[in-house]
Amino acid sequence: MKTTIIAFGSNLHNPAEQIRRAIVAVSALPKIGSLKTSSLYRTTPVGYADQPDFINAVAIAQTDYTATELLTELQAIEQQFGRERSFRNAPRTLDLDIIDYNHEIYQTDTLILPHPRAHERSFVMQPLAEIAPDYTLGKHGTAAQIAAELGHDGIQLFQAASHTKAA
Ligand code: PH2
Ligand code: MG
Ligand code: MG
Repeated sequence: MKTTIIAFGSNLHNPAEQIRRAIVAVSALPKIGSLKTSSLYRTTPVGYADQPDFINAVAIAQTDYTATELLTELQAIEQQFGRERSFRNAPRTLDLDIIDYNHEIYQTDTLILPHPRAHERSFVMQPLAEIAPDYTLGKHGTAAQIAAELGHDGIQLFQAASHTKAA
């Protein structure tokens, strides 16, 4: 089994409910073993600002999928949740991003690992620091270090963690 970090985001159609349902859908995937999720956070939009606040969360999971297989599975779940791809950083019912896959460095047209912008985003790093503070992200240090540097601006606790899938 490999260890992977998955980020969840939504800012349309009851985002908190989308994220709760998405966590259930990801943990139900046949080749996802144990999975632990962070609390849900309410976050101000980064990038394209003129859109609703997001709900974000992060999970750490064990998996027998390869990184590309996992991406395919996550994109299928995004589709099930009615994701439309209109423009970059547009509002979305569900965004599932692979942040890291077993500390591997990987680059194709469709997937770059670790995620090239995750270390700049407190909406990824604060939830990750909550569940895996010692997890290192590429050359950027541990989740706890990166999160401490980024700070808590634009991110507030929305609902405390509750979901864990046992091995
Ligand atoms: N996702 C983006 C762009 N901006 N901002 C917040 N707060 N949360 C997100 O998940 C998010 C974003 C692109 O995927
Ligand atoms: Mg994203
Ligand atoms: Mg995405």
